[in-house]
Amino acid sequence: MSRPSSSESVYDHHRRGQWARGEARAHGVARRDLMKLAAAAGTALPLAATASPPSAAAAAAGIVKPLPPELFTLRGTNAETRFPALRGTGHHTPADRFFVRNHTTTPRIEARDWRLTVWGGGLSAGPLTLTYDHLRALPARTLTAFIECAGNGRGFYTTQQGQDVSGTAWTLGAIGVGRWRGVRLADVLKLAGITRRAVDVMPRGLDDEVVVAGVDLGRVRRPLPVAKALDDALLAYEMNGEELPPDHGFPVRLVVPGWIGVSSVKWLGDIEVADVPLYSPWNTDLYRLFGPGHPEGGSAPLTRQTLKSAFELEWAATLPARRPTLLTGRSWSGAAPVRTVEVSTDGGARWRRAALHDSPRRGSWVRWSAPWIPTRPGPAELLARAADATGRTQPETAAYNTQGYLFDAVVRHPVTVV
Ligand SMILES: Nc1nc2c(c(=O)[nH]1)N[C@H]1C(S)=C(S)[C@@H](COP(=O)(O)O)O[C@H]1N2
Ligand SMILES: [Mo]
Repeated sequence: MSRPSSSESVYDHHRRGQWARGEARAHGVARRDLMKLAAAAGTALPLAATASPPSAAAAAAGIVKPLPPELFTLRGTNAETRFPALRGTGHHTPADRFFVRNHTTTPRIEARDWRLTVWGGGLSAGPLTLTYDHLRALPARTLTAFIECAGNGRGFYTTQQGQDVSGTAWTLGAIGVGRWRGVRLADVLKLAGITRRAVDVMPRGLDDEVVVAGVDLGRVRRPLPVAKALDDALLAYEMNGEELPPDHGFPVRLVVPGWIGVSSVKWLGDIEVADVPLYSPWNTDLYRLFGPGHPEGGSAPLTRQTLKSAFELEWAATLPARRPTLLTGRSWSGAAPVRTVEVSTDGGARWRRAALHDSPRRGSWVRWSAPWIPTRPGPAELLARAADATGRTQPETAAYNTQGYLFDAVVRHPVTVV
């Protein structure tokens, strides 16, 4: 089959042109409404709530699983994994501590009532409807991949770089690595009769419509270029060997390895396969880079995740002087396997290699450790920085954008030695 382009940048450039010429459909929301909305909000839609006050810490609205404070920090409708809670856990994030990012609330869906409809002008025939049993009867694949919010680390634009950004002020815990089992999206698209005219597929969730500033944006949905859809995207019905938990998309979610979390649509209900480029608020006003240094209408829609590192250590932890401490953490990149991780215990003056405890692979993280015997009592700053196999490293400062996406700078983690 010939594909529009396997190169994302060429593809996005082409699609931006069509968007600008008004050839694309904004899918449910009139483009002028989106533009008005963006203007009213200064292109920074207040889509995400900020952290809940401590008094509201009992439950995040709309999440089903328990959210004990030692495992999660609650942020509005979302729950952030606390990195110290990953220490001693394996490569995969246990379901009880996997972060949750909900635009609204977790819907309760029965597998026996669930249907997936694949439809649109990019198919050779009418819609294909699959039941849960149909899907489970198709050949299964298993893969390990992280789901990471595009806004992971956003809080550091403000706390470390002194910049104002809109959106949930995550620290580094809006990521989890799952072992996903399901059916290749490519197999289902072929079953549905995808043709060479197909350009974009648009998976859509069954959770409630998202209303921002009085405008109904419709259900969560984000176009995925056909090239990626046919490459490694998975329709997952299991996470870590169990059926998907309700908060993570039961009965079926999409997993798009290496790409920003919003691509991995949960509670999947239908997939449009279109022969024209598709748009939704999630690839026009949201999930692009806006601000100085970026094009007027924003960058191309965001795809791959950046490079990050985190210590599995309390923020502002207290560590004993002259006693061996084992510093542990994780590093990950959306582009390529992590190659090296370096740690500094003196605010960035000297660096040494951390030992890696996973064989690095694309789309996942590596666990690492570095022994340290703090000598001088007082405050210190711990830093960890990774390099991936493309040669990419973590900068000192992340490039500003109004919505605080794709933070990749080295985080300065404060501790006190006593
Ligand atoms: N249907 C639906 N899919 C969704 C979302 C949502 O709110 N609704 N949130 C997206 C975002 S922004 C992220 S980061 C990931 C989070 O996945 P998780 O909650 O399983 O960690 O799901 C994505 N898929
Ligand atoms: Mo996200």
